[in-house]
Amino acid sequence: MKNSQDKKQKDLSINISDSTNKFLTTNQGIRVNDDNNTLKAGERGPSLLEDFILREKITHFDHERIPERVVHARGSGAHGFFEVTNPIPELTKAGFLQEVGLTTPVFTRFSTVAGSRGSTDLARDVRGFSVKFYTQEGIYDFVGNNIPVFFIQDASKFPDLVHAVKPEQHNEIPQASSAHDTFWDFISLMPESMHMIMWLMSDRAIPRSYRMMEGFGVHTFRLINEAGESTFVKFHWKPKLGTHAVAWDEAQKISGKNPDFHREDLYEAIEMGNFPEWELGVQIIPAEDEEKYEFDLLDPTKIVPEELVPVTIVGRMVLNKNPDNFFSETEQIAFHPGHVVPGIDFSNDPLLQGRLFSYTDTQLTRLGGPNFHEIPINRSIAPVHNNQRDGFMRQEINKGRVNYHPNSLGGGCPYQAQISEGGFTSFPERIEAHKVRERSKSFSDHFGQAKLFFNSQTPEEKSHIVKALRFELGKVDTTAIRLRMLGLLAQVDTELAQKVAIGLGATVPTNLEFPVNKGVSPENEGGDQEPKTVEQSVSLSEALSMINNPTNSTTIESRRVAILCSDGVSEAAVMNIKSALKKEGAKGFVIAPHLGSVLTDSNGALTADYTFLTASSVLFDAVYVPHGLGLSVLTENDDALEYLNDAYKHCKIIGADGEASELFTATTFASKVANDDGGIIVSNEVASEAFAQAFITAMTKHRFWKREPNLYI
Ligand code: HDE
Repeated sequence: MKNSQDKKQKDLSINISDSTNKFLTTNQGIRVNDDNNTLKAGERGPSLLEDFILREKITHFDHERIPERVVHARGSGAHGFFEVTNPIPELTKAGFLQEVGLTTPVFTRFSTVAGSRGSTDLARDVRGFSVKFYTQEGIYDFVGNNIPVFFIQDASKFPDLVHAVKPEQHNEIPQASSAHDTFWDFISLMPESMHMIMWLMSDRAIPRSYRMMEGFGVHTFRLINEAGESTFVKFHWKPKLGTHAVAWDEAQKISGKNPDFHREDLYEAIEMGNFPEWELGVQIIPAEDEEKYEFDLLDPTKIVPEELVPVTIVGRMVLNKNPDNFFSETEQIAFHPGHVVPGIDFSNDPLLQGRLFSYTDTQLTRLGGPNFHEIPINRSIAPVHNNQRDGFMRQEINKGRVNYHPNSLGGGCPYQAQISEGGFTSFPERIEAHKVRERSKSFSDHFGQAKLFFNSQTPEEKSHIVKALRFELGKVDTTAIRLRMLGLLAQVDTELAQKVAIGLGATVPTNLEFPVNKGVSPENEGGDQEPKTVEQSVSLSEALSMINNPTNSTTIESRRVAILCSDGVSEAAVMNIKSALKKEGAKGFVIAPHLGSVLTDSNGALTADYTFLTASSVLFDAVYVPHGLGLSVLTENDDALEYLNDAYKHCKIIGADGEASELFTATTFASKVANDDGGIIVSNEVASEAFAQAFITAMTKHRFWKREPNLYI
């Protein structure tokens, strides 16, 4: 098979419009002579209905908006390619996974779930991670999340979950936040959500960047090989830049300072040539192992621990081109977990099965009809021929008389493909069962893996979970909901529940009931479907911790450093750190009291990238105070001082050289500098190479969380 990396760009190019050196026209191609004035009866008279130029322009404007996605409304995307590094033909016949070096064009969209299109990127939320593969056998959509499990086990609960988490119906408050009564009311009645809640309250829900998140297919899927044999598979994306988060206080401040933080980060990284990259990994579970584990492979609230089944890397994805037009591409792209190619198939996971219905259905409303596959960004690069016809906005002009199958008038065309010709066939799984509305008993362990996740976290990460729960439940007004949640948390870990309870001024209740499970299966009331905790064969998984994760990267590529400057600053010091950062692929930004030039100690000039007012410490990974920054700048300018105070609070790297470290006397952390565990780098020497190196080494650690008061030591 040939590489098709450029094929999608060529396909899109026929729709790209460039107005450079072109006349302004109406949609009918009529050149417009005056785009500033309506046609009127006299220069001070009423407008004329005849003005087709005005009517067309206003009518089009009136209809510019389409419904936003019912979930995952806020997102950002980019083009790129997928390349096979380790083919798996013995497991799947999917063409795009067959040969080393084979490339396939992709478009990837990241998103938050709960917020509206205009909401902040930094909400505490799950992130969507969707990849459209334009394969030579048709479209394959990977529609996953940055968290490997989900809140619920059955699709029928999805509308309830989403209603509960979205702004409350009576007052449309709060936007892009789960910290409110209806969400926790629902969760407190859904013990199956506890594993997901552990992830959502962890730092996974506040990523530093879309480029620093893992991606997961969540459900178990099937791979099918040429011989028709099936294996179960879990998909993983592992980011080259490592998996990193911001602090919760920082996330909230970023939401005010720059709600487009993740969108801008992705866009700028690609514009600057720092192409984000992920490895695609698979966990392969042989068909005969389907019932081998203490959890059910079909239960989407469970992971397969990497200690039980390792992740094998099969390829890599690189995002290397921003969309030309956000609406046409990122907004109109339509993903569907049911878009699969021969070699990939579904499992019976009841959540996945429901999704297979939902995604086309939602596009009918969102994109306005059944021809959304013809929108350029959704168009397959594999030829499309069938007997589907008409509908709103049909683009294709189907030739001939025949639009049915079988036919003789069209020579039987388009004809069905044999399996050997790439025809898709579903895996012929044998099913013998009663038609029932029931939850499998093998889905009843709601706490075993929640415990596994919690126990796998470092003390700092556990502490963050407690604080997140204190924040979220602290925003819940109804006492009974808070208490129910404490009861559920106690099933995961008693100490966790107690520590959260302290923040709520409450005591952990002991008499917990699970009303919803009784509702779901009346015949099982009090029986073997009661939520339970099953002993896990793996008691600790480092892969679940972001800090202990064995595959985590220490690169500082594309990280941002704020360099605080004022007139008289040491030019040598600024240039020293800037060039050291550049060598590592990171970037130093000059932050000054005003835009324009900052005069240096050697009568040179530095150009300010931002002022103390237009940027903020929360938008950078580290803060550097070069020799020559005047103390008065910090003492007289709260915005400047906040750079240091916030950087310390958010456990970031702070560096100072020469006299500059004296400036710390003005900060809130002056008394703690001597005891810091490596995140504060000071040097008496100005512009020394050793200092720059130490600063960079500290940055590879990402954050010095030990600085915070820790609830778990
Ligand atoms: Fe989705 N989901 N979902 N979802 N989902 C949508 O489809 C739905 C679920 C995910 O960037 C919608 O085109 C149901 C799990 C992503 O465009 C909708 C259920 C996972 C995106 C829909 C789930 C996801 C969506 C809204 C439970 C992780 C954004 C707009 C049965 C594996 C895709 C749209 C993009 C979007 C339905 C659960 C991931 C309504 C019914 C689990 C990343 O069809």
